[in-house]
Amino acid sequence: MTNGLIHRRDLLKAGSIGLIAGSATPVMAREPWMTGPGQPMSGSGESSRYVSLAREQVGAHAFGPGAGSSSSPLQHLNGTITPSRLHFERHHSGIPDIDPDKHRLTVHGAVRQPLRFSYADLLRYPQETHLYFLECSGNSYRNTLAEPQNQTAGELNGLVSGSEWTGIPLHYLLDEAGVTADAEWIVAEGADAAGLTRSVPLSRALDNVLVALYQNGEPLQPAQGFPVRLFVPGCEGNISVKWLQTIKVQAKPGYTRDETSKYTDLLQDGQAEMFTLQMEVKSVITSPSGRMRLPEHGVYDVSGIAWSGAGTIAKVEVSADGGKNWVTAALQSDARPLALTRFRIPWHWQGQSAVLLSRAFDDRGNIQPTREAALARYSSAVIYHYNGYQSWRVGKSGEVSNVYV
Ligand SMILES: Nc1nc2c(c(=O)[nH]1)N[C@H]1C(S)=C(S)[C@@H](COP(=O)(O)O)O[C@H]1N2
Ligand SMILES: [Mo]
Repeated sequence: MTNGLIHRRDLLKAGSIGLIAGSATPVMAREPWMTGPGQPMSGSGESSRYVSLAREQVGAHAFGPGAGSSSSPLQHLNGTITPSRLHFERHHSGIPDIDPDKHRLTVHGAVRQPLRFSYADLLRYPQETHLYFLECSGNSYRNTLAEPQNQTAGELNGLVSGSEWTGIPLHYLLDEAGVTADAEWIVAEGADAAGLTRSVPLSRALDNVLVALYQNGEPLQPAQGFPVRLFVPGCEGNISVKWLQTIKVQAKPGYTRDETSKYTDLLQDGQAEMFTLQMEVKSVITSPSGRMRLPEHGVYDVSGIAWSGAGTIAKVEVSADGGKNWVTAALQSDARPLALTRFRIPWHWQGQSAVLLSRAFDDRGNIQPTREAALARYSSAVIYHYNGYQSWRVGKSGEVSNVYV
């Protein structure tokens, strides 16, 4: 019925996990690394030389120098935190080399007193720490194309990453500046050559938005906005303005180039949605992944990530038969609001052909749609906000490839 997916109760009965390990021989070989001291301490750590991890799809866009993106290698990662050096990147005009001593953040517009902060000033403010996902609205756009691209989980869906973000709640700075009664929006501008500028409704800006200074415990990396970025949890990545230099408070949105020429989504019926900031409920199986080959028959832990810009992941279901039958996966990590959640489910592969896919449910009643339903919302010209299924076909010889169901 489940094409090999193992319900938790059956797993306990069968002790199936034991199918994976080889049998142990009583005498351990004395390997070279056991015969003398290893390397000394070092100033900064790096991965084992046997582990190779790198961002994928690292390439400039046709639009111009410095414009482009790179994605997290999702199929090589586990847990819910993306190492900072593997966080996806999306730059409209490259990474500026900002001297934090010269950088300023200005808050002005509809405020009682305009304020200017140096980096040192910002570091003295009280900060908060939260786990959040960040997703580019262009993530998974390749699955909107007519033909399925034969690519990895990271190449297809890796414009999403999870981090522990630390920063100043924006409302501290806005309270200090004193927003006036007519204020409804903030307009945030970056200090890169693109001068990326986006509008955020004041209600959201006063809620959980951070002026982020640290990522995964260390100062932001240049690619992620050093020295300071806006971080708008649960929303399309574009609104989390990096290299943040001004926040202007005003009665109306900015209707800036970045939110009119792009990041406005044309619907099927000809209407266009603006300021659709929130990212939808979504999940992706990251292992197995496209371009992988299952080496032998046996039990595999099917594993992936789920997230929702509306709230907390409540449930993830996995199918091994293209979506005919579904089994509830275990949540491997604590499900937290607006953060990546890791799910897993054991699957017994005995050479049968299969199509593996997942669908996520959040605590607000949102359910990840089929590819068809996800595409039906928007005009065919729109590649943003795709949250339909990611399906992987497993062939007879174990090869895994992207497929549409
Ligand atoms: N100033 C500035 N902010 C920016 C961008 C940019 O090019 N310039 N790119 C945006 C886009 S489209 C996304 S998806 C996120 C990517 O953040 P990351 O590179 O830290 O992953 O930053 C956003 N903020
Ligand atoms: Mo983006």
